[in-house]
Amino acid sequence: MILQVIIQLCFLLGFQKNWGFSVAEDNLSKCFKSGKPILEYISNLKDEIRATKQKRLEFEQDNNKLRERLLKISYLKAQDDAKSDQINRLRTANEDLRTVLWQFAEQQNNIGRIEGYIIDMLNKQKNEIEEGKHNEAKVQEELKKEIEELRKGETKSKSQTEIEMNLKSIIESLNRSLATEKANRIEAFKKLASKSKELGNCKAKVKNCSNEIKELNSQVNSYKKNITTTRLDLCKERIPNTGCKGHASGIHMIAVNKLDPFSAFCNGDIEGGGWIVIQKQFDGSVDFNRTWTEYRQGFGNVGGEFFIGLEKLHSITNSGSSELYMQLGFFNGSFNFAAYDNFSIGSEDEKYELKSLGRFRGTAPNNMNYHLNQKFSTFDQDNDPWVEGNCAFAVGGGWWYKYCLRVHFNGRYYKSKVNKINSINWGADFESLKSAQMLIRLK
Ligand SMILES: [Ca+2]
Repeated sequence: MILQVIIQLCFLLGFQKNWGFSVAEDNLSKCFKSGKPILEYISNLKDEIRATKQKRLEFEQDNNKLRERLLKISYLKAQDDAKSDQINRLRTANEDLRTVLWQFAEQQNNIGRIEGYIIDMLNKQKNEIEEGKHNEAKVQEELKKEIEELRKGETKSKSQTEIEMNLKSIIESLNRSLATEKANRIEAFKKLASKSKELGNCKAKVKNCSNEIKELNSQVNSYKKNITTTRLDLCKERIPNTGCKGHASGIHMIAVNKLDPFSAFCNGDIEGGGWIVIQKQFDGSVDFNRTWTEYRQGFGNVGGEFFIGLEKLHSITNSGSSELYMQLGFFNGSFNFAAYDNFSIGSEDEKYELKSLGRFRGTAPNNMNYHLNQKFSTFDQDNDPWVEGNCAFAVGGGWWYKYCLRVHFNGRYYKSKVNKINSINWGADFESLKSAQMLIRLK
């Protein structure tokens, strides 16, 4: 192959030199001569390549051997790991075995102790049995002795008969005592039954007595009522139906219209007297924030602070024409008044409406007129026109509230001057009054 390449090269060189296809023999000889070192070089190169190939082959063989060794080492290592793992497992198993052996030894120890205990117990029982046998023998011995003695005693049957006779006599005596006791008890029981009957009779009598007493009490109450009525009738006859007319200032028994005579505070000093005081506040001793029922019945003390009661007020003002006098006492010691000549209050069905005031006169402004035609309200009964609320609940104290007030004689008593809507006031800046009283006079 290489030789062919050289020949071709020589032909090419000859062609180039002569510009034709004919090649001279000397030129070819020269060409071979000059190509000889190249051929040698190439031959050497070829040898080297062969040697290199051989080396490469050897290297690959070595490499394969090394790989095999590596595989072997890996296999050995894996085997080694497996063995190591097995050793560990064996160690653990060994530990477990030790624990089991230790527990076994412990149990063996316990068993030994239990065995010892059982042996002790057995020995004890054995001793007890032996002792029992000994005792049994002793008892048997004693029994034998007793039997012998009994046998001997049979000869003493005579004295035994005597004893039996005595016992029989005692039993007979006891039976007799028992019979006597029984008879006594029967007698006592009969007496008890008789007493029980007597007791029953007594109870019935007591019951009758109790009923009689009840009846008598009822009669007494009836008499009392009659006496009270009679006294009231007598009072009515004696007390003129003219209220406080002719009375000096103070508490008096008065009669008005069809009302039973009652104790009232009369005022004989203001404008010729004859006034019945229907409301009074001057020291704060009585709470005026009361229920509807209390305002209906009246509350407080006639001699001190009080409200006469709406029911009575309705009856009085409906008996005929009445004047109203409202007195305002200020903290500076001065007084004002507001008077109306035709004061009347409606019935409870009408919620004690302020039905009439009449003509006004006075030193105070005509503020009471604001409350005309308003129903009475208390914190537990809202009769005011304020839709959203209850003035009596908001302010305190019963009154003929509207939206809510320009006069409030049933307000809270303050011991010094304040400007509060819940005070006793006559509207203007809600200045609290030192005293307030309402009086009525029959015309
Ligand atoms: Ca209301």
